Parts: sequence; structure tokens; C-alpha cells
Amino acid sequence: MNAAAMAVQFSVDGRPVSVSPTGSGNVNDTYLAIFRTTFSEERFILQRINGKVFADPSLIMQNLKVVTNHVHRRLEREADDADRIWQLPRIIPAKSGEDFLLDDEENVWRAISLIASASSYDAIHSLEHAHEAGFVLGQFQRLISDIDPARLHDTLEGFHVTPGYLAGLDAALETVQGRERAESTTEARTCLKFIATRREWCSVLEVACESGVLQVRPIHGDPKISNIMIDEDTGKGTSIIDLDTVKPGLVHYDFGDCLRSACNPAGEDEKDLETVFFDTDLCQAIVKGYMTFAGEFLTAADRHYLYDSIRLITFELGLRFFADFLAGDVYFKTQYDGHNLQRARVQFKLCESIETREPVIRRILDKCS
Ligand code: GN1
Ligand code: MG
Repeated sequence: MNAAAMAVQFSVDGRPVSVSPTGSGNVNDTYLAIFRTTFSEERFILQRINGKVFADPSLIMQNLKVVTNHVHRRLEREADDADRIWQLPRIIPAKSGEDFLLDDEENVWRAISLIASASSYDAIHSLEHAHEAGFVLGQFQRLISDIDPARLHDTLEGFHVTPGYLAGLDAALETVQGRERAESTTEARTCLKFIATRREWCSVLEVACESGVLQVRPIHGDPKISNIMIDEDTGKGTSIIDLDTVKPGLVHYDFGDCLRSACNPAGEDEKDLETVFFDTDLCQAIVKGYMTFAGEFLTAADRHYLYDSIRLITFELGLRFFADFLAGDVYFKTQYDGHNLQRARVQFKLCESIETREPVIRRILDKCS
């Protein structure tokens, strides 16, 4: 069923003016819906959840409720002392009262409120923007830190467990198509070599977690720069969106993901690899912003693994893009042939840049935390 036909089934006043694709998500389909009455206008987000990625989308909606209720309560309690008004996306129920609807092909659709007077960006554009990305992530992790992880469903098993993605790559390499794609170009062969030399190291966070050095906590799961909402008036962070991957995990997955995304001014989709590098000035701004809140809940062991998390989550995303290229682009949406290969090359270039700058990054982490 098309998006406009789904939009009118949600509990919003007025009649639809437009329902058009928005955002740059790689997994779900997202639309901006505009409805008007004689006296007012309402804008909201309508999404079709990718059922191939999320096995049971109803669990996402349950997690979303737990998180938004909890965070809303805390924000209300703290509002008088806060330096800004924090916002949260809210579930807009269907007219039938459900939190989500199924279309005739069993796709899950849901509606959520728009964050008012705020914008997000696909790439970082200033030091202040970087500071706000860290600040917003630290605040969000703090706000969810007292949710018992057992109350959150594991909506995406194996998410950010790097050795699991390695196993996925190996499985793809066992297929005729995977083998052919891996051998098809110099670029693909270079990616394979890049991965091969980092196989042992890539279990670093999972080993620390299994041995009890690091603990599982509620996390955002996808705090890339395009999910950080910046207030159009003040330039300050006001919200973090895309709460589908909020679930139990390591806070390091979030920290690493935020830095790999926000310290690469070229963005994820760059074609010219020469422009891709890890900007340590941006890194310093993010870490400062993050530590405003995270300083409260990070242990000494947590701090010890922060550098590894930046390198690892960057490597991991490259690995995920590359494995998907070999598997025939079945997970991430693509705009052209070889898109996932190009995305992988960007992340591996960034990972190399992180490795070269290790001493500087460690100094920043030591100084700020
Ligand atoms: C996916 O769908 P989107 O764009 O919010 C992916 C993230 C990646 C990101 C890279 C559920 O996020 O893990 O970091 O692409 N989400 C899922 O852009 O796999
Ligand atoms: Mg996401």
C-alpha cells in the first residue's frame, strides 16, 4: 500500500497536503506527512519498517514506549535546571488505537512526531556541531542509564557484535556470487586484505564484555550525525532521533559510532577517498561535549576501551557494507551498482586514518575524561 493511503489511518487532524520521502536512512522508508485543517497544520513522520532487518517490529514499538516514557519523566523532573528544552519523538497512534499498522503485504507502518524547529545533517559542518553531537549522545545515554536493560527487547540480535559480521562475510565468501564479487575488482580485493589483517583484533569489545570487564547497558545503537537534531534557532542540540535500535548493548558501540560518523567531514557517501580522514579537532569537540554527561557514568574500564571503540565501529561498518556488497545488497538500500563497496572503502579509509592518529586520539581521550 502507498504511503499516502497509510498516513490517513493515523490519528492526526485534518486532511493530507503531501506525503513525500524524507531523510537518508539506509534501512527503513521514511516520509514527511503534512496535514491541514482550516486553522492549523500538522507535520509528522511516517515510516515503513524494514521487515527483512527487524524480525519483529512490534518489539521496536514496545522499546520505544519504555524509552520515551522514561526519558520524558526524567526530562520533566529536570526541566527547571536544564540549559535548554530537550525534545523527544512521540508515537502517534493509529485511529484504531494501535501503535502501528500492517498493510496488505504485512509491512509495518508507524507514525511519530516531528522534532519542532530543528534540523539534522548528513555530515558534520562545524566544531560547535561536533560538540553538540557529543553533548546530545552523553545526555541521552545518561537519561536511559537507569532503565533496567532487561526491560528492553533485543530487537536486532547480533547488532554491533563485530565477530558476527565477520562470520557473515565468510558465509558470503562461500557462495559463488560472493566469491565472484570479491575477486571482481582491485578495490574489492583490497577490502578483503584490509579485513584479513584485523580479524583477531576485532573481538576486542566482545571479549571484554564476556569476561565481565564491560557491562551491557541500554544504548541508542545508531547515533550517527544525521540522527542528532539541532535547534534551528540556537544551533544547540535538542534531540536524538531514530530510536529503533535502542536496546541492551555496550555504550562503546554508541561512542564509536558517533565519532566515526561525526569526525569524517566528507560523510559516508563520498566518492573521492582522498577527502576522507578522521579530524582530531572535531574528535576533541565531541569528546568534550560527551563527557559533560558521560563523565558521571563511565568506569575506568569503560574509558580504557574508548579508543578501540572508535576504530572498531568504523571497521565494523566497513565490514557490514562490504559483506552486503558480496551478498548482493540485501540489507542496506543502494542507489547504484557498487554503492556498498564504495561505502565500505570510505569506512576502511577512515579506519586507517584513525589508526595513524592513535596517539593524538588517546591524548584527547585522556585529557577530556
Ligand atoms: C543504518 O537506517 P539507518 O540509516 O538509520 C544502520 C546503522 C548504520 C547506518 C550507516 C539497523 O542506519 O547501523 O550505522 O545505516 N542501521 C541498521 O549509515 O542496521
Ligand atoms: Mg537507524
